[in-house]
Amino acid sequence: MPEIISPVITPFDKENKIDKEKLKIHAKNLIDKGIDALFLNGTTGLGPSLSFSEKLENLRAVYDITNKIILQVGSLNMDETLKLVKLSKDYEIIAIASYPPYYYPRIPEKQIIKYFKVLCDHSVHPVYLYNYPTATGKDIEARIIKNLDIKGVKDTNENIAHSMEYKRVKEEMKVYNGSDLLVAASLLLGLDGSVASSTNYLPELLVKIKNSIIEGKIKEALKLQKILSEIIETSRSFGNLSANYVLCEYFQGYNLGKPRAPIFELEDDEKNALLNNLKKMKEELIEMKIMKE
Ligand code: FW2
Repeated sequence: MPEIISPVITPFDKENKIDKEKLKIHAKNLIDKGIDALFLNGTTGLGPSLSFSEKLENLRAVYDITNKIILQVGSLNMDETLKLVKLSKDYEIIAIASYPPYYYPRIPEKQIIKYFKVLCDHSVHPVYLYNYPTATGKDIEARIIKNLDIKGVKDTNENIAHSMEYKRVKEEMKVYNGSDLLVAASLLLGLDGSVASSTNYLPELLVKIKNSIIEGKIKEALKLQKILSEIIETSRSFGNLSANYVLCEYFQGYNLGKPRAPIFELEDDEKNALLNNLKKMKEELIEMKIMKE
């Protein structure tokens, strides 16, 4: 069965601390609405901006709600990454995941392989690769990880052939595409699922896309994908990492705090313009009974 995974937003309070109560309410809502697993400390969760203890805090808070967790542990501080891997032993979660060491240019491929080998050697959980070349500057292609004990990959890539290549090279590996624009396509092409930031504010829509495909209602799935893609394009024009927080309140009805700089909160006029641009799409979703008013 294909899965819809949510890269969970990290809510911050006025003091710029993680708001654990808001995070728990959010995690519960996502699971209750049929999301299959939660990806913590990802891009949408502002993972690269979180300290070691904040990444752990996210795990502890969400673990009170569910153990359907993939824990992103990557950072540029290897000691802290391995400390997190070690501590994750005490939690019965699905997997740990990591982006490759980023920022540093021209790291030889051999060292990237070494990085993931060290993670595999230290983890009691399956290890997943988080490949997001646009963000990290490194594309960890299928051939690079072929001989590693990597059990899954989240490929944030709008070239879906790139995601499919992992499946061709390593059939037993779980392969998820990470683009909100390719949710229906990923499932139709037989990938294991999708990790999409829009699950945070429209879980019912993404679960409906999945169910439509399972039931063979392809036209319906593509129609829903079109609405989702329009929402994503609109959100991107305001900076989707900031917009995610506003959209959660707009579509799900609860406040998720705010992002933390260097990802800034949208200003009031931006919020109003964003929501104004989305009005028609929300009405359409209500009319289609995907969501309530
Ligand atoms: C994450 C994701 C989703 C994304 C994508 C970025 O960790 O946030 O990569 O939504 O725009 O997997």
